[in-house]
Amino acid sequence: MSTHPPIDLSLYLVTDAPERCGHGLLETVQRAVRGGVTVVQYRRENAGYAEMLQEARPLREYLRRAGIPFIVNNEVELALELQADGIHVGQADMPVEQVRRLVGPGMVVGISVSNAGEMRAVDPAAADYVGCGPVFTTATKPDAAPAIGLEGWAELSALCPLPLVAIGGITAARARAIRAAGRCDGFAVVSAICSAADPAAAAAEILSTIHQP
Ligand code: TZP
Repeated sequence: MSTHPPIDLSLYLVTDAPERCGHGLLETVQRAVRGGVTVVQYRRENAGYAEMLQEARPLREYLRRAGIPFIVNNEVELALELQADGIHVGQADMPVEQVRRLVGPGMVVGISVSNAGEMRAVDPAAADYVGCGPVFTTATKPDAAPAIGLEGWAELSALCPLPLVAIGGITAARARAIRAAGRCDGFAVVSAICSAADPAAAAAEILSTIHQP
């Protein structure tokens, strides 16, 4: 468990590759923040360290000024160099216990889960939150596990010992359905915000769903 102040996971933007961000990476993030995202994860595949550093540093600087927590996907060294608020790892990445030892108590650590066995194995002493999915089929992560659907969400959310974020094919309408199916502390979104013509409006629409009673 981290000593970092709790992060508001309500609307969790996960960045897509720059070429899939209609307004470019930094501007897409800035627009999304204006629309109300509460936390941003830099996620990048198929790029070297220097390229990631060059892309992520301006995001980190902007998000620090904006007061929005900045999380790095998978790259512990990058997270440390940029003094990120958090690091997120998948099941095939470095084990969370090892990540925790490397980053220390000050960084939030998130773990991805896509089935009941993985959820039962979550160690609340090492991780701070769980990202669970894909809830719906997604084109953004071609190697993602099969979608768990709303029934899967009901089952897995009941097993989760930590704050819980839904990921995979999230839209405003689906966010409402997930919340109706089980416990959910936030929604992690890639394409519905990054590919939107108006990322601020897309973020605000999902957020309004979340805040509906
Ligand atoms: N992990 C599980 S699904 C996913 C990740 C990173 C991608 C979700 O992207 P989208 O575009 O919001 O469906």
